[in-house]
Amino acid sequence: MSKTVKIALDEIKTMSVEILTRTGYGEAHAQAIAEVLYKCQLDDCQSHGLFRLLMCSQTMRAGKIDGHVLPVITKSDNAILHADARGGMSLLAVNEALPKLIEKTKKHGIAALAVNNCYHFSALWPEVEELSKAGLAAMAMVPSHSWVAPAGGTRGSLGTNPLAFSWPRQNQMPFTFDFATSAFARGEIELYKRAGKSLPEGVAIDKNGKPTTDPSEALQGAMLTFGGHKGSALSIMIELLAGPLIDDLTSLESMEFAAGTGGAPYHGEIILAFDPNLFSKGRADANEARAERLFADIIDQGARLPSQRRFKARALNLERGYVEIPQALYADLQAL
Ligand code: NDP
Ligand code: PYC
Repeated sequence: MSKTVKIALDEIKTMSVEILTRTGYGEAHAQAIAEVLYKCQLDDCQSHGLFRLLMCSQTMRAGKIDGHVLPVITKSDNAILHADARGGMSLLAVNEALPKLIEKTKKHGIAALAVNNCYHFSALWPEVEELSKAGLAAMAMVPSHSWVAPAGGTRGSLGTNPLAFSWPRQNQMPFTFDFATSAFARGEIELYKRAGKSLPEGVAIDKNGKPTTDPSEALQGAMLTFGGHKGSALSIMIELLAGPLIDDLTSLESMEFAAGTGGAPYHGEIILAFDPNLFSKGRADANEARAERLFADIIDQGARLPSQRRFKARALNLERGYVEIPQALYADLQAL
């Protein structure tokens, strides 16, 4: 980051809630969104922290989202929980449903939450990290808009489709990862554009299907998946599990629904949770030791675990009491 502005930690939420309520979100949605923006900014996740206030406000300006609607969680006796966001932002529905998902997972050993009819802009790690705090392993997936070409293709069919996973660890932070199945998240490309930087090779093609490192051309052309056909297949899996499986939209359909109005994609989300106690037939402690041996072997070689950067940033920012964001972003937020 070149020129930055320091934001006190308590200002992150106050500023977010103020911008969101001025923009048209009701208090409950504003609080739920601000909480996740705070968590991401605290961990220096720049593409899904305060920067996302721009997308939230653009979503409201596009005129379709309901900023006040309350989610409905449907009761069931089986292991599947449905949360209907009813055309609002996803986070309030997720907040209300997670305690019920934990309950179901501890009863059945495995349970799933299908969130339907939601606008979605956020990082997924806060949700799976929360489930690991309750002693569960968890995965979360969402489609987005069809910005990403399948391996061997020339135009966007797939979303940036993030996949998050978290594994609980005793007396320490969980093992958590969360990444787009596109080589770069779209938010990351937008940040490169704002910073006037070129992309690395292999991230995108222009609208004529030629490789490009220009972020503006990438945004107009198509993004590429990570790992060629492997990322492409994972991305398709996410389309299916978080789309047709849960009776909701694919990234192609989300893009059609937006009809060029901009803002956050509109679709569903799936969260799966697993109880290590029930899966391991009461041998969770022995198996926890196996997982720890694996983590130790990774760290021992000088490699790092996913989320270690985030946890370090969290500790530093909590200690100093502020985060830093680019001056240009601060100016845009002030304008909102
Ligand atoms: P990154 O490439 O920044 O990071 C991906 C993950 O890999 C993180 O868990 C990160 O941990 C870990 N990691 C990075 N480098 C290493 C390393 N050298 N060794 C081990 N682990 C490493 O993620 P993306 O840019 O792809 O995604 C960023 C965010 O965007 C995600 O939170 C995702 O949910 C969100 N997103 C949301 C979308 C939506 O539709 N809602 C769509 C696409 C993305 P660490 O954080 O500690 O570096
Ligand atoms: O960064 O790809 C992205 C993204 C899409 C929706 C929210 N974030």
